Amino acid sequence: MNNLTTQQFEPMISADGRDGNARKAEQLRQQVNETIANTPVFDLHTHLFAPEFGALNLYGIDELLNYHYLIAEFFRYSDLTPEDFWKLEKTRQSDLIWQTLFVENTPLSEATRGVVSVLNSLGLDTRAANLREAREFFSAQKPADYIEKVLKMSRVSDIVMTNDPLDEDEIAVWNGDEKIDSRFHAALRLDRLLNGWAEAVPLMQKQNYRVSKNIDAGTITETRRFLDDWIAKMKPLYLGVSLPDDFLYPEDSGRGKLIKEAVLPVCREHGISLSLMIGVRRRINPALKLAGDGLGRANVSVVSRICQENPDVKFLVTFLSRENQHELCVVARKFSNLMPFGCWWFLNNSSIITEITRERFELLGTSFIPQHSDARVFDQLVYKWSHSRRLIADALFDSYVNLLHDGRHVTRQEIERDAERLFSENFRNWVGLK
Ligand code: HDL
Ligand code: ZN
Repeated sequence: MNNLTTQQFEPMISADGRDGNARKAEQLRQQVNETIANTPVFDLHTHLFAPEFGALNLYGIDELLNYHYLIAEFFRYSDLTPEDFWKLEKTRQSDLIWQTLFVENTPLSEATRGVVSVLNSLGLDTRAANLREAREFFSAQKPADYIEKVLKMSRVSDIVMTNDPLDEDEIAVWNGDEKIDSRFHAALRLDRLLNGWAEAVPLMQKQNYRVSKNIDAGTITETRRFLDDWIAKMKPLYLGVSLPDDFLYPEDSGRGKLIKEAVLPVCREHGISLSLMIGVRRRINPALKLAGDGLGRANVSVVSRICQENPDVKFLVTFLSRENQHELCVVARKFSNLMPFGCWWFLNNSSIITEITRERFELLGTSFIPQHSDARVFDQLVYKWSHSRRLIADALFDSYVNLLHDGRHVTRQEIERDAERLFSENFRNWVGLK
């Protein structure tokens, strides 16, 4: 017999025929459910906007149904061509999506169940034959009050936006004098700079930055000035970029030069984190527009190299391929300037969130950020967080039960501490927020 004590192998059944730990486990399950359900979340990556951004702020049934996830799913059932679909009014599009995905077919996907979950949470008919009732409900909502209602229902305390310094509508708000609601934080998004330099140059020149398509020393200097100025204006919690599955670091490309000579030095100087979202294959079906993106398995060693070469820069990293997740956990064990986060986009499904969260607990303890919503429509916060909270609670509970069987229970205070870390403190500490 090896040196494990027999106690660890004793059948866990006590005199009253019930597992002594079973009673503890029942109490534990209730404590975990309550704590996870009630812990406020700092949503570190969304496409939502503060109320001051006006029309950029989306909510309501027609926006919910026109979510690009649902548009992609709609075309799997409909023989309408994308070209004809795009010609329709938004309300006609949502009527068709509702009829096809929710009436003629059973809403089993994460994105369709999400709409069902929102309607149910708002007391609306989830089996409605049409959108009349829902439209009446949403048109009766006062935007400011509705935002408060959704934030309360979803227990979201803070939202990080995705802010594009080259977008005309956004620039107008940032240059205006309206104070942005302090619960909404900026993230300076670099996709158009790093993944579309030729198109970005004239837009930066329009803002009086003397950059050229040829990325020479002068252009690097001006790009750093551009980033400095936008950091001063937006006060972003991090700089972010999504990158294709074939992204390399170092990379002999314009993007590689800009990252190495402009972005990383700016992160270092400002002590600001860089968020890398790796694995997206943009427009694999351009006809679907925003719904036409796909994914590819990336090379996780790029993250090892960028973390190793820049120990004084902090990286928030997520990958889009399920196959990259375990490697990301292992690399995170090697570099304390790497914070894995979220179950991004095509990974934001029950089966995959379950797998990723459990392997993160096993390899990283509570030193990771389990989820972000990626919400584009305000009401999505209700379902994206209720779905993820349930799954994170299951994974955390099972981790605690394993610990119990190994001989250590957890207190309610420890459960609350762990939940606080996972849902907000790990991120706040990472970006230097108190
Ligand atoms: O690049 C990103 O931030 C992605 O999240 C895309 O915006 C994507 O379209 C999306 O909304 N995923 O959830
Ligand atoms: Zn996103």
